Amino acid sequence: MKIKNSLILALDVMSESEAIEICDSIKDYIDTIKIGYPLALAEGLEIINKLKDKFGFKVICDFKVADIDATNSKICDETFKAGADAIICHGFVGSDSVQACLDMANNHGKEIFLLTEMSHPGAKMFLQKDAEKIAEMGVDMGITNYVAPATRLDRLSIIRDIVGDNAFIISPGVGKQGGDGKKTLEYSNAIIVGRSIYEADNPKIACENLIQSLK
Ligand code: OMP
Repeated sequence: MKIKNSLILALDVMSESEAIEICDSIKDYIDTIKIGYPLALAEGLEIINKLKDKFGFKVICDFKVADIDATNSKICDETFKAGADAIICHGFVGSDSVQACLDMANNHGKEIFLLTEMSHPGAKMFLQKDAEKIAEMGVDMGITNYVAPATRLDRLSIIRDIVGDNAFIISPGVGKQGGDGKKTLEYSNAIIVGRSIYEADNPKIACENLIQSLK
């Protein structure tokens, strides 16, 4: 996945009007947005194509898919039918569940991102101890896109070593969660940023400043 400015906007706002306002102000700097449960539950899956049609963005749907294989297939099918270019799937559920997501992505000619370790403090409780095995599973399955944390660069670096230089890693946790964008990009292909942009008084300037700080 090719991404302008190595920056993906996490558009976790709660209404279409807010989403459009933010997108309008940052559209010159960003070409890929991430839509998760907050906006999709508030406005329905139609929001995906509305924003794609209006702004020409690529959309990654962050539904952290984590169910049995049959259910994962249905979730991915609906998400791709609604226009998503990629979907984020959890790895801890195991290879059968992840394979179902991968198969559905391939059916639609779309992509999945495998979530290895999460960025928040609670990830240390359970997920962290298996994150390397999740990344190894992804490599064995031929997965090339990963999500790994900007908040723990030592962990991000380990995950990069496992998935290899040709894999595409996107990293949340820059800004509000404490991660540093420039340092993160030593290991990641792109950062995911939400609140530091959409909660800013001027999202356009926040976006410009952020991009400047990555250089
Ligand atoms: P901000 O913390 O507001 O910049 O947003 C981060 C975005 O990344 C949110 O949409 C989170 O749901 C998402 N995210 C994480 O923060 N941590 C993770 O480990 C994984 C994700 C994600 O899958 O995108």
